[in-house]
Parts: sequence; structure tokens; C-alpha cells
Amino acid sequence: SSDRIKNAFLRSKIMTAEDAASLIQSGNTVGMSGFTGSGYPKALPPALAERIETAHDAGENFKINLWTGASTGPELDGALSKSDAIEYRLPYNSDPVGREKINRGEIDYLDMHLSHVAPMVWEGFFGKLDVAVIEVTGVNEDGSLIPATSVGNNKTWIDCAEKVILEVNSWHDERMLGMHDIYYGTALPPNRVPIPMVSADARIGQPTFRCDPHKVAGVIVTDLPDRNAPFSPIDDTSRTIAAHLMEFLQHEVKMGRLTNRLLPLQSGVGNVANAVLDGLKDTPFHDLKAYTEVLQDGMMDLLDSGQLLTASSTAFSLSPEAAVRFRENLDFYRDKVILRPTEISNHPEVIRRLGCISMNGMIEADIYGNVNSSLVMGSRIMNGIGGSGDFARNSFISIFVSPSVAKGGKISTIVPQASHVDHITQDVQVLVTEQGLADLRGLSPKKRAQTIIKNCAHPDYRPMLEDYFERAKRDAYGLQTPSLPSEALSWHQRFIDTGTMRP
Ligand code: 0RQ
Repeated sequence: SSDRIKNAFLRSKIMTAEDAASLIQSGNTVGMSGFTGSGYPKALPPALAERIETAHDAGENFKINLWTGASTGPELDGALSKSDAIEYRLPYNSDPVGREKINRGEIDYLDMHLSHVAPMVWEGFFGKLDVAVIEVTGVNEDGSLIPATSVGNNKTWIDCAEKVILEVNSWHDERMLGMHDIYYGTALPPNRVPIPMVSADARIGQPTFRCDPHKVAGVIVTDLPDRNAPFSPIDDTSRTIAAHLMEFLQHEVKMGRLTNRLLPLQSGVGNVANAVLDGLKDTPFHDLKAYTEVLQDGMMDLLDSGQLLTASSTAFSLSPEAAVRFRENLDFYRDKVILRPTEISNHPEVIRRLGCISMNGMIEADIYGNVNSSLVMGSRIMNGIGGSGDFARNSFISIFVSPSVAKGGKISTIVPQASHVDHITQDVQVLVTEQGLADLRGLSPKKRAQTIIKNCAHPDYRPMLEDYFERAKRDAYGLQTPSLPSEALSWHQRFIDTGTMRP
């Protein structure tokens, strides 16, 4: 309600979502809040979608360019995609309607390293940002803004946009004030300075966003829930993947390369990454910290049990049940959770310094350990690279996890050659499937191939991979990474032609 807005000037800007939507013009570039299904505006986007549909019905061509932190919810990406309102989208989408339109060629989509987005906008690489639409928990008397359940690129949108529209959502708990750490020390080259983050739970910024009140063109008052997608129940495959990974981490402790406190954990989006966190429960690891970009159910469980001391993230990515639990026990989580701008949560400098252990899902890996996170059969987008590249290249150990087959066994996730590469072999140190774990550190390409085929491939596809690798070693043009170009992507072509990679 409007008493969340303590600043009188901003209170005078309260308007309906429809009136606020009319402030956005065709061709505008709009930066909206939102990261996973958290902290995205929920009233303006549906009103804008309706306004755009009306314009389309009248024969007008009305579209916007949409920038966000990462994925959002059905009221934002869903509604705007459905209404053909989006000309251009960056940096991440996981909305099913948006995905379909991107794959039909109807939305131009730039899938980016998430840590690059804010700096590149500041650097002016993408032109001007017309409007920012930001969901917040409240407005303080001095006009500063209390962030909501995600930070994402909000600081940058508020600073760079010509005008700002706020959604003050009283569904968010006011006790979140103090959980956020908004760092204002970034600058453009040649004036950049080190980011003073020396531990995963350090606070280096301030709890609120600064915002010039004279840029605020409208304030909408809402009371609407975040809509994060629930996770799939943890199945045996994911449990087995987690068990391999836990055995590996315990081995690293035995070898003296890690201690039972490990190093700051990063865990990616998706069901498998969530299941891996669940696997930590039955291990001797303790006093853990997370330096990650999404805080999912598995991490909340670890905070609850005390195994995880603190979690630094840019957003919550909680199932509806976990979101309720979070709100009910907010006082417990308040000093354990730190939400930061994505340019900090995913900052290569910080990830390298802290030595994160990164664990991300993948679409496929090839026998040399190149990983595809984003494009099915090399051309159809699933979600995007997201933050996986920020972490993979800079982590202490970069781990990718996946079942060895997809679509009921019709697809092998270990292939002769990745149909698209997000993470080059140098950025991938460990691969895990339910079949086993491949520790690729220090291995030359041919040794990597042997290890991946032996440890990770599904038995149905393993002989085919062995056969390919043997023939490649015999017939390849060079023997550094033996490959047969005319055959390397034939598994993908077979799937496209016949619906399965099996011969
Ligand atoms: O689709 O449900 O329609 O069958 O992909 O697959 O096995 O449930 O795995 O939920 O962990 O997601 C790579 C998508 C894995 C995710 C990806 C199909 C599979 C299923 C999901 P269906 P699973 P997960 C930081 C890190 C990129 C961003 C990232 C992702 C669906 O991890 O988006 O890492 N990562 N960010 O059937 C065809 C294959 C497939 C396949 C899986 N080889 N071919 N379909 N699928 N492998 C966080 C952020 O950036 C926010």
C-alpha cells in the first residue's frame, strides 16, 4: 500500500499501471527489474502488453527493446512475448512463450555473460536506455529505494535510464531492508579500482538504491507474489550425480587441496544443480559459504541446517513453498543472505579471488570437454549462457553436471562434437553424469576424451563414442584433438532427421 512510500514527492507520483504504461513509447528501450522469477514488475508489463495489443489491432507497429537482469515471470516475459511486444531482448530468457518466439525468429535475442551487461550498458555499447521499470519493497523518506527479492541490473537501470517507473510491492517483506549490498564503487576504464570483496559474506556497499526523484515519472502500488517455477522432485539420476560429486570433493579434501569448509559455492539454475546442493546434506562439509547468483531451495535447506553459514547471491530463485518458508523465518535469514548487483555477484575478479567452486547444468559436452549450456542441436535456444561463463572461467574448480542422456535416451549428452560451445575445454575441469565423474584437470585432449567416454557416457552410446574416437585417431587431419569433421555433428543431424541419436 502507499504507506510503503515514505517520500512525499514520490507519493505524489502514484498512478495506475495503465497510466504508467502509457509513458512507454514504441521503439523505447526499457530496462526492467527481475532475475529468475524474483523481483520483476508485475503490474506495468501486463498493462503495457494490453496497450501494445490494442495498437497492433489498430494496425500500428508497436514494439520495445527489453533488458532485464535475467529471466522474469509470466506477467513480464510471458505477457510481453505473447503480445508480440518485444523486438529485441537481452540478456537471458527462460519463459516458454518467449523461447518459442525466439526460436521462430520473431524476437531478436542477445544471450550474454550476465556480468557483462551492466558495464557494457555504462560503456554505451547498446545505446540509450529510455525507461527503467523497477520493483522495490519500499521507498525511504530520503527517496532511496529498498530493493526486493532480486537486485540484478537495477542499480544500472536506475542510474542510466532517462526516466524511472517504480512498482512498490507490499507483498515483499519490509524486513528485507539490510539484506542487500549495493556497491557504488564501479567506474569505467581507465578509472576502475579493485573491488574490495575479500570474503564471500563481506558487505562493501549500502542497503538501498540511490535514485534521483526527479527522474521518477510514475509510481505504481502493488501487492503481488513473485512467481518462481517449482523444481522437479529430486530423482535417482540427480541423486547419483550429486553422490559422484560429493565423493570427488571429499577426495580433494583427502588430497589436501580443499578443507571440509570447501570454498565459496556457486550453484547454477535448474533441477540438477538444485539436487547437487541437496547432496551436500550427508557430507562432513561444514561452515560453508556460497558466492553464487541464484539462491535456490537447496541452499535454503543448507542455511536451515546450519551447514551453510551465509549465501551471497543476486536473486532468490525459490519454489513457492520455499518462498513462504523464507518469509516466515525472515529474521533467521536476514543476516545470512546478501543480495548484490549481478555485476558484483558474477564479477570475474571476485570469483577468481574467492576461488569459487562452480557447479552448473549443461545441455551437452563433447569428448574433449567443450560444454554447450544453451542451444539444443546447435540452434534452438533453451535459456542462455546466463552466469555460467562468468563462473566457469574464473572458479577454483569449474564443474558441469548433467544426466548422460536426455529425452528418454534419444539424446546423448556426451557427443563427438558439441553443436555449440559456451564453455571451451579450458574452462571445464570436471564433468559429472550419473555414470560417473571425469576429472579433466591437467589432461591433454586425447586423455580427456578417453576419460569422458569411459566415465560419463551412457552405456548405450559409449561404444559409438569409442568407435568414433578410434577412427578419428586413425584418420584425423591432426592428432592433437582428433576429429572427423564430416561425421562430428552427424549424431545431431540424425536426431533432427529421425527423432533419435541412435542409429
Ligand atoms: O527439458 O523438461 O522439456 O524435457 O533441458 O533439463 O536435465 O532437467 O536439467 O534443469 O538442470 O537444466 C542446461 C537447461 C539444464 C540449465 C540447463 C532438456 C531436458 C529438459 C532441462 P524437458 P534437466 P536442468 C547460473 C548458471 C544455462 C544457464 C546457467 C541452463 C531441460 O542448466 O539453462 O548455467 N543452463 N546458468 O530434456 C535436448 C540435450 C538436453 C536437453 C537437457 N542435450 N538436448 N534437450 N535437455 N539436455 C544461473 C543463471 O544464469 C540464472
